[in-house]
Amino acid sequence: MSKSLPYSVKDIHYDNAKFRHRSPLKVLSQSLLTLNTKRNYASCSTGKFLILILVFGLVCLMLMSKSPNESALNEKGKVTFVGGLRLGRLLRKPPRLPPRLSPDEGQLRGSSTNGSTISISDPKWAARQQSVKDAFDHAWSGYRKYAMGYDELMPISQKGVDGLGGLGATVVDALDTAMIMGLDNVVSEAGSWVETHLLERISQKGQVNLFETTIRVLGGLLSAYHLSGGEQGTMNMTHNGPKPAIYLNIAKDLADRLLSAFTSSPTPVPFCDVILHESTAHPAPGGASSTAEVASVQLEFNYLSAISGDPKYSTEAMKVLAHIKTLPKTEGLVPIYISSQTGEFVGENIRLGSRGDSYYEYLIKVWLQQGTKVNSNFTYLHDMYIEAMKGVRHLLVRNSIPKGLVFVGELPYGSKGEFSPKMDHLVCFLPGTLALGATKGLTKEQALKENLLSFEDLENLKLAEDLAKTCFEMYEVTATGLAPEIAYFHTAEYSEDGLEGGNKSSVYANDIIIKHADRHNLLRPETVESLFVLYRITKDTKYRDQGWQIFEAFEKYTKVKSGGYTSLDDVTEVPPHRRDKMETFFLGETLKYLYLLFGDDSVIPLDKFVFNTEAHPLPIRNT
Ligand code: DMJ
Repeated sequence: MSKSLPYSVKDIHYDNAKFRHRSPLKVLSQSLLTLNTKRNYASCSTGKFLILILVFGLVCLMLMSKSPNESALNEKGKVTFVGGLRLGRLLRKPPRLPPRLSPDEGQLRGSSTNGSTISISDPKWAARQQSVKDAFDHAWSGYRKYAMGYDELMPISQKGVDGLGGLGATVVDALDTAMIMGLDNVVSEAGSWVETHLLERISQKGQVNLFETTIRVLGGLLSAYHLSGGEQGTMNMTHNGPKPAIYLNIAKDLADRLLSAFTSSPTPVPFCDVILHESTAHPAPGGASSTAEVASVQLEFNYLSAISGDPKYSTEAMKVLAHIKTLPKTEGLVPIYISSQTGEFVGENIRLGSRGDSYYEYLIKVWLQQGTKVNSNFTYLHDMYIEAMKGVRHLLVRNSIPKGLVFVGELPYGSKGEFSPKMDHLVCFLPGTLALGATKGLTKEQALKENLLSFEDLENLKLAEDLAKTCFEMYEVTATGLAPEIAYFHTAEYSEDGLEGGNKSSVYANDIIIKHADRHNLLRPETVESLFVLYRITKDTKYRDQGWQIFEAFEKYTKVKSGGYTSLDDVTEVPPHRRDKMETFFLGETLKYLYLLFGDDSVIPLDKFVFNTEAHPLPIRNT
């Protein structure tokens, strides 16, 4: 094995010249160029530029002559008349949000307002969506038979296990998926378990992790609140189960206890563990929290403040992001540990995989969550996101050899240390987040038509599509058709023989290296999550086809006859050795994203909802 070399500019196949500061004229010419989806930046010769100036003049004349009756949001979120001001809009820098309707308006009209027409379900995809629903039913039936009320099912031993503090995490994680799928019997069972047992559990249980409990349990309750008709029926997906107020009351009780993680800490960085029955909190042994963990609770706490009318949840949670804004970073990238004692980052390890991932996801999603309320108080999140994604493209993105897969590696010793061509499956959330951040939930076609995409957005969208391909190939390269937990990529500086995925017919068999310790699969959602978002945004049916292929592999190798699905030990051999665990996110995320991928765009439209990092949809504010 040859050792990897320190980062070298030559290795970056992304053109760094594109990231330099642009003059206003360049901004203008690029804005106009985006009208053509098949742009070629390199071909912007002087002649073409003059033609562009001419075209621009004509466009201005046309725009000025339009009636000033339309309104639009300016940068500060105020409504201004457009028409004569459209010139300003063309020159304006991001962030720009498309006008939004409330979630129910989109539903009532029966079509998505994201620019695409409803994809009238064709029978093939309707049947495939039904297969996902059946899979969810099978997963739930195993859980309810052998593990009802436990956090997770061990499907082979046919028993339950409490790996997340004992709040019945699978019940709450699965609940909104059942609502979206219209599985009324599951909504009833899960809902009545929540109503009968959860409050008591919360008041009696001991240590839980702030992040895991927030994203799975609090997030699940909040989404159930909304989908069951909370907020006066903005969306009522079910008549089964408890009334929305029940979910809200339990969510408040839980969040009041979790708040101790923020209020006990000497800095704005919360402690990572909470003792529920005492409402006390303490730091992790060693004092460092994961950056992703402390920066991925804000969607949930913000929404709770909005619906409860009590600002305290949002105030505490947002202090973390406001504080991180002030800390030194490496081109927007942050170390994966942060100390609640000092408020500073710990170490230099930079990655978008475990402990780093959802920090980047929440920067853009918390900004999007504000909807038409977006104002200068939150613009900093968008700026941090854009800077971080530039940093990703500059410092972390490389191409594998021999076939040139685009991947996101790691900097375990910071930007001055060696680059590692290691990519966790967890990084596969990134294509979806990049695409969402670029179009803000609109289709690519619509965003281009309305000239809403900045240069950064276009770069991010391109990277999203390239990375989604790599994530899919991480499945395709193995004997089972399921991805390993971690992959390494063959580069000029790094190679290792004899560690292929087991599918000799894969074009990328020599690009992807899978080490023995990384060959397991935990039924994770990130790739299908990105396929879902990219399908909604690009409308390219290849993403559906890929999702179906992955679903079939889950069916073939992870389904347990007596009920439930199981994690695997080794995806590179057939038949794979099975682990004995069904993670809660298989019901909360993986099957939900697959179901939505094969279904109608108007269900949970991306310009009206943000999914928390556990796939619980929360509405974007519109007032
Ligand atoms: C989920 O709990 C969340 O998506 C989290 O952000 C990362 N890991 C798991 C799923 O893989």
